[in-house]
Amino acid sequence: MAKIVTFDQEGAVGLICIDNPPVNAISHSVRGRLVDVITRAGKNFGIKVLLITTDAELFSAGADIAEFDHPQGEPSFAQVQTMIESSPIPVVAAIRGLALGGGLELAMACHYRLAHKNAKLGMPEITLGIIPGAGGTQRLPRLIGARAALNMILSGTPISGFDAKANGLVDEVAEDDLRGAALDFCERLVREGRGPRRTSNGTVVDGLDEANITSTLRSHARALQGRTTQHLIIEAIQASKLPWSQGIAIEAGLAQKSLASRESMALRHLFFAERESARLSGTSLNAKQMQAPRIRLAAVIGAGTMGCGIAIALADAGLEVLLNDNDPAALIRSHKSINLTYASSVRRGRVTQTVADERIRRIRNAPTLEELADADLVIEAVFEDLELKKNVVSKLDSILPPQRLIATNTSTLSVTELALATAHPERVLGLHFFVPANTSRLLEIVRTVHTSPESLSTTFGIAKLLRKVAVVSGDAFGFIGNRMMLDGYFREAEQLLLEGATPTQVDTALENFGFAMGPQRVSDLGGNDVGTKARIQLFKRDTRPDPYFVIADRLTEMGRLGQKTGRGFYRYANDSREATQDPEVNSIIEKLASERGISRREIDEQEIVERCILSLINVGAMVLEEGIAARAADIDVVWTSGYGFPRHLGGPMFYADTLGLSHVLQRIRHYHEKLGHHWRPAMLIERLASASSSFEHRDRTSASP
Ligand code: 3H9
Repeated sequence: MAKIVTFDQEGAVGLICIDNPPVNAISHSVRGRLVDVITRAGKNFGIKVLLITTDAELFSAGADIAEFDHPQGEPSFAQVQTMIESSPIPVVAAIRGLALGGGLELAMACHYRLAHKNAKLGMPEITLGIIPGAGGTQRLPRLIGARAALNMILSGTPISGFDAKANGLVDEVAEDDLRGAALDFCERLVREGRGPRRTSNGTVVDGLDEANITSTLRSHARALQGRTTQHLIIEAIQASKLPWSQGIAIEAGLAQKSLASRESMALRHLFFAERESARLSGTSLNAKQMQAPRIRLAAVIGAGTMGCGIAIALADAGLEVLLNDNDPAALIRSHKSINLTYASSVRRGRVTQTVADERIRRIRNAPTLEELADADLVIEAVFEDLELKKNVVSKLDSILPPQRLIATNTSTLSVTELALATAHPERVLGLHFFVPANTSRLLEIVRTVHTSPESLSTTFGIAKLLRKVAVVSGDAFGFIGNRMMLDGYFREAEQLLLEGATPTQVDTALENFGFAMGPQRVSDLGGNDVGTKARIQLFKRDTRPDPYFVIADRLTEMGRLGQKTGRGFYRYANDSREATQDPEVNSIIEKLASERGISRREIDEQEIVERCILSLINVGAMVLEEGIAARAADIDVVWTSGYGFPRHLGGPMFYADTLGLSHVLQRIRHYHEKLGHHWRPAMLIERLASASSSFEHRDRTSASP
């Protein structure tokens, strides 16, 4: 049982260790204990200096985010910091691992700071839609300058111990033994008679003007699209020029404002949703508590684009990888493409050449399936053909010992049918990677009724190893993400085109809503033929009434496959990615509409957004009521991490809650009356709306399926 904060004396040094697993969050109880031990140390005249550190892997991940919905309670963060800063004897922070947000703010309230060379110091509050409200916007500019502080806070990315030393955030860097170096440092302070050095007494050496605000905002524009927190951060940092008491008061007001914003609620919802999705509903197992799987050797079957991407993802996670394909030419091509991917990572500074070479070496060819017998996990990524895949998994089943995992990367076929082609269906599941498999965040884990909890649990461990956000989906048409995309969002976008909107209008409307790319641009990028082929496979599971992607399918028939052929929903000049409108496409759409007796009209942006988003929400509710997704929050994770739904709106189901489900239902009924069957309201929405409830409440109160 952790003691939260411990106290020891080493000579003249009072040693305060934070010990609040799993991440040393500065919770209410930690703050209380800090006040206790600092008070006690103050009464011990043998103690000449205080050292705040930890024996854990990380100094602190910041304030306890789970406490943000309640009043802070005493002692507040500010009270603890004031106590530290006004201490008559010097207080030193020694940082190992991470010092994030409130963790770094605590360290900045100390008089001196040391960091291990591998430590990471950062202000990730912006990713939660809040400002660093425990003095961060006031102390950081005093230590490193207002411009550097703005950049560090807007980026949310931590800096290394060395960089922190270079910019003045820490006083010393420890090469290896942090505690030893920190004790030496403390003794030196005492010997040299150096007393407290209060950051709040310092001044900010530079200032923010319009030009550097604009250029810093521009350099983070992509991450900040549609966001508002940055403006509060700028206002707070500008206040750091004022006397301390005024600046800190302004910060406190802005911090409250940010905490109460919808943006912050949405981002905090996603923070917990992404972690919660890794809990195994319906089993007694909790993936986080399971041992990391002992996986050393993984294998991928199928050396196409997806297979190569998965092989790279596995190699990046430190595994040995065997790549199999029955076509020797495909294996040769695959290594060229793997080399190219790593060359680009080196060019972009993501990895060094040495690391890239080492990872490339770890991906080895295995021309026959028998050579995969030692693999701990095999992922098949062969062509989307049921018989071919059945054949592959059943062969694998006879080659691999029974406890080894067999995963299929299918996005369209029945994982259950594949599992039943083996004698051990409990070890078969779907791993639905997204393109590009090595960098995309999302991984849908498709469980069947036969999948064992142990297989699921191991798979979560693998997802963590791959640094992917994993969500469990039931085995059904399109799983969670594609079902909602096809039956909801994209389908409605096509319907709007048939009714008179242009591709540019639809895309622009949804980009203004916050998607990085509108649906037609996405189709052109991925290839219209890819969607057509996927729907042909999916229709073998279940069909859909016309009109259902009639435009995309017609474009495919005409060879208008998208960017790769220079024509799709748009035209693209030689090798350019820039989409220009194409009058020919309008004629194609008009013809398809008239064949179906659909009359065309002007459609405004508000209707485009409302219909696309409400249809997404409606199908999401069906996915929930059918048990394909366990929680609304899982759907939010899928859509924000895999399909570009704006994170600051929290995902489609959270967004529905913020609109109010009665309103959502009323608008869905309106479109149902006007547009017919595909707008049938989900029963779950009817039920929740009539009980004045929400998806969030359902998640909190319903038993796991
Ligand atoms: C802040 O400091 C505000 C101040 O400026 C102002 C205050 C007045 N609090 O991610 P993991 C939990 S805002 C509470 O799976 P990893 C997490 O939920 C904060 N809980 O592990 C999970 O619980 P469970 C600024 C937290 O190794 C468990 O710890 N700081 C917190 O992949 C393990 O987490 C941040 O934004 C927290 N602060 O990654 C940092 N952090 O097992 C947020 C984590 O029950 N945290 N938990 O699901 C992170 O980025 C990652 O958790 C970290 C570890 C990199 C630390």
